[in-house]
Amino acid sequence: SNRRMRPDKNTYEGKRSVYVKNPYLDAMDEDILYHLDLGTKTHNLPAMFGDFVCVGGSPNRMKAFAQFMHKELQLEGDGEGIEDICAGTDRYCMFKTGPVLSISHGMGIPSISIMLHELIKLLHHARCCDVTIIRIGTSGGIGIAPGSVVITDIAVDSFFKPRFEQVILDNVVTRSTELDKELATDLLNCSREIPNFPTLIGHTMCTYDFYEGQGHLDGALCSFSREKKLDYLKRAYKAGVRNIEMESTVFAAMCGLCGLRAAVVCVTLLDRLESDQINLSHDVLVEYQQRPQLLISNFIKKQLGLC
Ligand code: R2B
Ligand code: URA
Repeated sequence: SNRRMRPDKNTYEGKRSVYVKNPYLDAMDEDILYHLDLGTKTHNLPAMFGDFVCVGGSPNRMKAFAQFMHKELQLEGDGEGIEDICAGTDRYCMFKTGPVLSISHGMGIPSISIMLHELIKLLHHARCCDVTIIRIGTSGGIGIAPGSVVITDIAVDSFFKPRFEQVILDNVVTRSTELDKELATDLLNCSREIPNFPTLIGHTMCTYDFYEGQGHLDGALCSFSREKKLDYLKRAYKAGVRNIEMESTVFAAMCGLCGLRAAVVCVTLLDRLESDQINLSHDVLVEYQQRPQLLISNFIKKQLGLC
C-alpha cells in the first residue's frame, strides 16, 4: 500500500501537514526548542525534513535504531559516526538517517510530552507533510508470551478508558487516545512476513508509575495483596489490554490533535500474570528490544519501495 495515495480529510492536495494549535506561536520572532537545543533562528529546520519519525525511551536504543536503519537503507558509510542533533542537551537525543528521524523521549508521560511539544513544533517549522510517527518501546505483557510484540489499537488509562486527562492550569481536559487503525493493520501485515515473530494488536494501558501504578509487588512501597494485583490485571485483560507501558496515552492524544499518523509498537518483556521482576539475560533482553526496530525497519523499507 502506498500511504501517499490515501485520500485524507484534512489534506491539501493529498498532503497532510503538521498542526500546532497555539495562536501565540505565529507572533514569535524566534522559537527556541529548549529541551532539544534547537531553534528557528539557529538551525535550518526545513533541511531536517523527515517522512518517518521513530521515538523510544532510551537514548542508546534510539541511537542503535538509527545505526540499524542506516544499514538497512544501505546509506553511505558505516553509520558509526552518526551525529546527535541534540548534542547540546542531555535531556533527549536525536539522529537522522535518510528519511528517518530517531529520537529518545525518556520514561513517562511528562518526559515524552515535553519532547513531543518541541518535536511537533520542529516538524511544523520544517513544513513536514504526511509524517508517520511510531513509538517503539518495551512493556509488560498481560496473558501473552514474553517477547511478543503488541501493536496498539487504542491506548487506555489506568481505568481502562480510552482517554488522556491533561491538566491545563487548574482544569482537566479529556483527550482521545485513538491511533491510526490503517497503520496498525499495515504493521501487523508486515510482522507476518518475519519468521518467528509473535505479534498481535491489542489495547495498551498507560500508567503514571511503573510500580504501584502497574501492580508491581516489588517496589519500595506496596500496599495491596497479590490477589488484588492479579484481580486488577485480569480485569485489564478482560477489557482488552495486552500490555502496560508509560507513554502511549499522551503520545496518541498529542499526535492525533496535531495531524500525525501515529502507532505504538512495544515488545513485552514479561507476563505480568506470572511475575514482576525482569530477569531476562542480557542477550535475550537485547534481542527482544530489537524486535520493534526490526518490524519498523521492514515497514519503512516497504513504504519506500525498497523491499
Ligand atoms: C516502558 O518501559 C519503561 C519503564 O521501564 C517506560 O518508559 C515504558 O513505557
Ligand atoms: N515497562 C513497563 O512499563 N512495565 C513493565 O512491566 C515492563 C516494561
